[in-house]
Amino acid sequence: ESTRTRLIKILSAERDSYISGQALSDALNISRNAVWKHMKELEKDGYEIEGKPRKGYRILSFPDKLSSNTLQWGLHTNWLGQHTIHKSSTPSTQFVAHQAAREMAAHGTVVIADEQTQGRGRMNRSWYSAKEKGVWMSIILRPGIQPYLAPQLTLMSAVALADALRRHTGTKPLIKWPNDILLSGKKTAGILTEMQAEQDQIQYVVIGIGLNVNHQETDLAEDLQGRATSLYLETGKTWQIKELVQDILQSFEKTYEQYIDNGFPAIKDRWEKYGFKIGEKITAKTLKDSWKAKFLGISEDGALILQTENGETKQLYSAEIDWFERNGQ
Ligand code: BTX
Repeated sequence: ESTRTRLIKILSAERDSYISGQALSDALNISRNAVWKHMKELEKDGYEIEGKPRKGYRILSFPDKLSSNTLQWGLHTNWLGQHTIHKSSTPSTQFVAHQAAREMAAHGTVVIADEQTQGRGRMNRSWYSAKEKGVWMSIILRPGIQPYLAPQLTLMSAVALADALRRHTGTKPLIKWPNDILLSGKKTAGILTEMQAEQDQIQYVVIGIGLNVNHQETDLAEDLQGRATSLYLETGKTWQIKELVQDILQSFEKTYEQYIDNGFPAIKDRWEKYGFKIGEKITAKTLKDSWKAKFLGISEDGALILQTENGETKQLYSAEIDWFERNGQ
């Protein structure tokens, strides 16, 4: 750890009291003059620091900018995000996370970037990740569940994200099966779950979350305009990325623990409360087939339950759904 990181940690641990220059100089094993120079550097980076003669130093506020340090300040989790990897620009946080996971990164490690140049969606689609406009992050998990249950983690993540958005922004998110978050019927966030597993054991899972936050209409790629939205476009407010990330991580940790402790049923009920088009007619497409059907809900293990036009019930584990107005039918 760098001296600077240690300095920020010490100051963050004592937010309400002052720490003397001498105490810092002892703890960090540097001169008092070097302590003072570090404080000036922190101020340049947007930290607000109060220095009082005879009392010492105290952090008043952290910069808005994302960094491993600023993310820790005010993060109330036990394990999720306690270790973070921050990149200002990267092709995809998924790549970085896979690599870190192969190198044994801990359960709960979070990779986050200000910008992705090759952000990925499902099935090789791309995910636009404009600089400093949204949350682009990947969470490394090492769950002790069977690999075939991994799709439930996607549904669980969508519930955790929807909960965090509802509470943090007062918006009314809906989840389009399995995991798109919609506001006013437009895509605001997507989730991508990737897994490394053997027959009966998961080595690790990487859950990618992309959330459009402060995009104005012109910040959205042209082919997305009208189909996608951002928190700013929905609420007319700009949101602090760091605070959103912290709330999402807190919500995620809680929901994940509930899932691991109690299984999928509790998640299923919460998912259905957010479920988009439940009780309505949709089209569901798989690689081979396409059905027009009524969307009844999801099953105890996370499958899509449909009632086809001849009254039959059908369960699908992977499909794309669409709805009629959008198809122009
Ligand atoms: P998806 O396959 O459901 O969605 C991808 C589709 O969504 C694209 O084909 C496009 O039509 C549309 N789209 C692309 N970018 C956006 C956007 N910014 N807002 C709304 N719609 C968009 C969803 O895949 C999963 C996305 C996960 C993204 C995260 S970001 C952090 C992590 N790193 C990474 O490369 N991917 C994940």
